[in-house]
Amino acid sequence: MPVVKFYYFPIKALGEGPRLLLAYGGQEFQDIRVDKESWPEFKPKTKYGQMPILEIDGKQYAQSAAICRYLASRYGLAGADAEQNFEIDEAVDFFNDIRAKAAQVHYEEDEKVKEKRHETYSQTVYPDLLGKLHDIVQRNNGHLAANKLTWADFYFAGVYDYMKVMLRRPDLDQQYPGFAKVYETVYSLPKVKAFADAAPKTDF
Ligand SMILES: N[C@@H](CCC(=O)N[C@@H](CS)C(=O)NCC(=O)O)C(=O)O
Repeated sequence: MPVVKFYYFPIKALGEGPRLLLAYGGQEFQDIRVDKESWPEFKPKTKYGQMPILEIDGKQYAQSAAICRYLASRYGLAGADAEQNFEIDEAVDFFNDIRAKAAQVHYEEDEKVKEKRHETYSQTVYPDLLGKLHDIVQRNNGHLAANKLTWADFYFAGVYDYMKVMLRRPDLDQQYPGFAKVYETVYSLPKVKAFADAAPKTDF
């Protein structure tokens, strides 16, 4: 039996998709939640100075999307062909574009710039991008791609709560019910639910 360890901060965000995929695959793993105090010591030992990190028998796998893609190929959650795999990658990349925009606001240190940017993006950037992403979900019957459950849904579900915080939109589900559907679909899968029920509770 391989020894599988997964390292991330004690939040969902970029670490949750891989955790949920490991749970879905029935893979036993050590869910190591590295706190802020321990991170400086661990950081230089990671491949790129960042988490998440998946470690299998001592080999490190980095980059959240690449980890999800890798696990999906093991657990039957990749696309059926090159077209579907492209669709999955495209949707995840687009979702990450939205995440990057929201991060430009959330991590801005100058308060004045931050508030102005939030206002501007809320009026001119987010509605268009979120609307396009929601259309994708509607077209794919409640999934991010390929009209079926894929790792893109896990990636999205894992980051969704953090996205709401960065967008300052706790009400996102009401305006975009398709997003809530993706989230619920993933978290209702029996093995995922069992994992999430037992996992430490975090807001995002
Ligand atoms: N492209 C990377 C980004 C990873 C990333 O930004 N990790 C952040 C946490 S979400 C991190 O490790 N921050 C701590 C640091 O850079 O020291 C991925 O998708 O895994």
